[in-house]
Amino acid sequence: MKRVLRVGAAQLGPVAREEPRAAVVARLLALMKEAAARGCRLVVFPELALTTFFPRWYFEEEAELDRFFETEMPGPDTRPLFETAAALGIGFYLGYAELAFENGRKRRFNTSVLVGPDGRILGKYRKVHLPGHAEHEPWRPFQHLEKRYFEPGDLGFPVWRAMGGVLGMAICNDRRWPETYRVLALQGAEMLLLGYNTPLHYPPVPQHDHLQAFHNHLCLQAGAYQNGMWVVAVAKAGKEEGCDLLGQSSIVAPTGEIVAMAGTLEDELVVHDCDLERTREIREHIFDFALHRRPDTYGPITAMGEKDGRG
Ligand code: CDV
Repeated sequence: MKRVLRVGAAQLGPVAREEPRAAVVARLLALMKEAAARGCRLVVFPELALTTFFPRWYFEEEAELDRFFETEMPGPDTRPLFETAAALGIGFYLGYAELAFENGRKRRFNTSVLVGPDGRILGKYRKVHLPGHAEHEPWRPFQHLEKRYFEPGDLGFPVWRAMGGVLGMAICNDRRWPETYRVLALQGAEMLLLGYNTPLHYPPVPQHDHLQAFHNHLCLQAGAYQNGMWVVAVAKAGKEEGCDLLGQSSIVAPTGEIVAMAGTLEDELVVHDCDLERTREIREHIFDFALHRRPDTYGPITAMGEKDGRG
């Protein structure tokens, strides 16, 4: 018996630095409506989907930074997404910059929420693997200041039973780490939802620039196959404020095969019927964790190293 979840990967083209939230939300709503019209029960948007990828700039004034962050979700600008989702009966994943006031201090996270088809937030994830650097590095053509602007996520990698399956979330750089997929798979995740912003130019190692698309798919496909899960990976793509961002938003089957992929660098919806039962082809055979894993030999993976946590 099949257990099909029709999913839409809603790629976004570039978002300009001065593009108002309401204009971006209008683009997201158009994609959400298209997804619903095409029968999707879930639509996945990119990382930091409401703004341009602002960690490319060094801001001296905190107020300049604050304008890219959400202090409430939903807030006045994003509420239409939740209302429309409820009216259409479609769930969604949304990445955004979160400004929280916790334990008497301001905290910033690179966050995603999973919203159910009733328009209610089912769960929140805060990006664990933050790439880039913490200090201004003027030699770079553009900055990647995630380590300055965000704290590492403190919610772990939870899973949610929703939309007929077991869903997990991750954000961009998380997809390069095998632990992301494995920790989710060990909790039974059948599908990983993930948004990304990946510049084609990697200033510290530019000789790898031509490998960006390859490395993206290499990680997504390996993660899907080795853990027997669907992966829905969604880009913010195209030339954004002079910086070229990778497209190729993809839906990857538990066999590691790419079954659907965006063909543009613009707003584009890619749809696939994901049969969640197909996770069993992998999990009950070649990667039957209970039968074949040898966690007694994996100690160094979770042991804290001397340099761990230093960034
Ligand atoms: N937004 C990201 O996490 N981007 C990183 C880049 C900087 C390597 C990525 O892993 O795609």
